[in-house]
Amino acid sequence: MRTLFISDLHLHSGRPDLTRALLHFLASTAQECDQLYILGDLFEAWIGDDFIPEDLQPVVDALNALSRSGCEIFFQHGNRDFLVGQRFAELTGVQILGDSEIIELASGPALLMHGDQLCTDDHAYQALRQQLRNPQWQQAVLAKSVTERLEMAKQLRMASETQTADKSTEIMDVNPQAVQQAMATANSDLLIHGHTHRPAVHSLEAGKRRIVLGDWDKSGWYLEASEQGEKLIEFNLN
Ligand code: LP5
Repeated sequence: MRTLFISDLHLHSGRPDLTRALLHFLASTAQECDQLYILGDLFEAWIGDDFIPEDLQPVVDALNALSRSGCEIFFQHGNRDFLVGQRFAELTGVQILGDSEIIELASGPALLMHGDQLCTDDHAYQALRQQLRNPQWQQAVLAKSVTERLEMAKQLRMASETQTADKSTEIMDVNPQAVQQAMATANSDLLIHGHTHRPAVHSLEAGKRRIVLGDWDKSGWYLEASEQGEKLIEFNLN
């Protein structure tokens, strides 16, 4: 069994190289895998399944082709693409997961999260998250026009960029108690997440591990899990 994990690609029209890199990844590395997990922020900003930018259509098609070829694809929402919905799932063949999922790997159970919910010291973000994840708010937003939603996304990104510039790196990292609690609740010795853009394999107490996926920017990252264990791999985007 070969399982791959990716997150934080932040695909958008300003970085066609990232889209090309993903298409290559799906047509090469991912071809021999049984399962592919996308742990959030596949897209820079997703404003609803009724607006698929033209340059991202090949991604939808490639995910569809991969899932049809027999690789199961799972998608977890990130803080940029929490509006990915059922229509996207139907178009791509991906299965949408909850925000906190436990899966079975050869090495034992693994807890999967995007990771933003573990940044509990970032109170301003957690307050924003509560609003953005509210189903009534989402319904009201999805009823707005594409133009209005694009403008909202732009405003949100601008506010976020201004505020993150003033936040300490510690505040924007996961909180150790939140990690401990999430792993204890899941009864899992392995946590895999993205969001923080700080790829690493952290050894925790009592042989537990926290694997942080890397964002795709200067290079690409994926985690491979098999009978041989878990390997975090960095690769050249070109
Ligand atoms: O994204 P990143 O990594 O830069 O920063 C995150 C947190 N920021 C966010 C906000 C997203 O970047 C916005 C994404 C918009 C795309 C989706 C839009 C679809 C819905 C809208 C339209 C249909 O997640 C950032 C964290 C950081 O990670 C580290 O964890 O700190 O959090 C913030 O910066 C939040 C601010 O502190 C609080 C922002 C208050 C915003 C006020 C609203 C202004 C305009 C509202 C218009 C709707």
